[in-house]
Amino acid sequence: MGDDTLKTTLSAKHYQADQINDWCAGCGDHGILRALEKAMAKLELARDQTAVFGGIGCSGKTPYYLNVGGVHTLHGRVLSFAAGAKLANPALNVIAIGGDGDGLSIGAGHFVNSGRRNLDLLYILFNNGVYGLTKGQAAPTLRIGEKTRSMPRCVIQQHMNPIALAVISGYTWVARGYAYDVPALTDLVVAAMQHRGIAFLEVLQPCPKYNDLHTKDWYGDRLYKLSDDGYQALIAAETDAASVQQIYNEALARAAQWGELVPTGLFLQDLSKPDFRSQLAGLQPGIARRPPCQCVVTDDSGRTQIDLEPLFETLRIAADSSQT
Ligand SMILES: Cc1ncc(C[n+]2csc(CCOP(=O)(O)OP(=O)(O)O)c2C)c(N)n1
Ligand code: SF4
Ligand SMILES: [Mg+2]
Repeated sequence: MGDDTLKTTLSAKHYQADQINDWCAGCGDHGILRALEKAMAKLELARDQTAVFGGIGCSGKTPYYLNVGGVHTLHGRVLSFAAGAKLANPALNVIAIGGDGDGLSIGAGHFVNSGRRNLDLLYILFNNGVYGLTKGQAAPTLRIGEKTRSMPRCVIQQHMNPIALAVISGYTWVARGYAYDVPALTDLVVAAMQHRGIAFLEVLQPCPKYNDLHTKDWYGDRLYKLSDDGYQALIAAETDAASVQQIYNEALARAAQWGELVPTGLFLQDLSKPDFRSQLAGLQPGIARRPPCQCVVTDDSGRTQIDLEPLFETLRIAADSSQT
């Protein structure tokens, strides 16, 4: 991501972890994992400079299966972990991964606010319509009236549209891939990692175990590529306001397509917005020169190396003044 990426020469296999994979046979997650490995190899990402953070759920297990740094985090909090890592170490290649249940229910606030921040990382949302790990309850992406084999009754709430939400929340790169189309998904991951700013990639991920509605057959002829349709997703840095608005309107119109036609590919890339680190560097130039990960805070025995006296002194004054 950005210019910081440290490079090495490895094949996709080198990014596979030596772990037993317990995803169901035929699950779309396998395709996403393959695409991630291939994309990492294409980008020549250094494994010790790459970190994958997972939410909870079947999708949240992804970090275990990749031979890079990673953390299996908390329900709905994956973007907070990922943002913290990127802020502490801007040279790190950061990917956050989560399910549609994780990211659009308890994690919805983080989803929206991560877009407005525009920090340089990639968020991949596995959309299978259900809470796979907990046996198939409806996720927020399932539509009103829909009922999978794992549900006793149909959904009685409106669904959420991840692409539309990402577009209006300020994500500056927004795309959709399909788990069984590994080559196209690999290209999308590569492009997302090359984008400077926050990238959102929704992946349509069949869950053969619990979702008998959105199957390989259902997606069959419905999926089409935006790039094959003459669609223009790019907003260059100096684009005038009217043209910017037109592209956002078109992105939202395409995001609303779901039925006989389901678009995949890049909906939006907006290069007209500043990314968070350049904004932050404007306020605190020292952060750009010396990010937190380069600051020595303890000695070898773990004792702090930071002189806390000035901080205590400030607090003493504040405490004294609050009493007057
Ligand atoms: C605080 C908290 N509440 C509830 C759970 C239980 N839980 C585990 S997985 C899951 C849903 C996962 O669904 P989704 O994010 O769509 O992931 P998928 O399994 O479909 O990949 C829930 C609610 C949890 N792990 N933590
Ligand atoms: S329950 Fe569904 S999402 Fe989870 S591993 Fe099985 S097929 Fe995949
Ligand atoms: Mg899910």
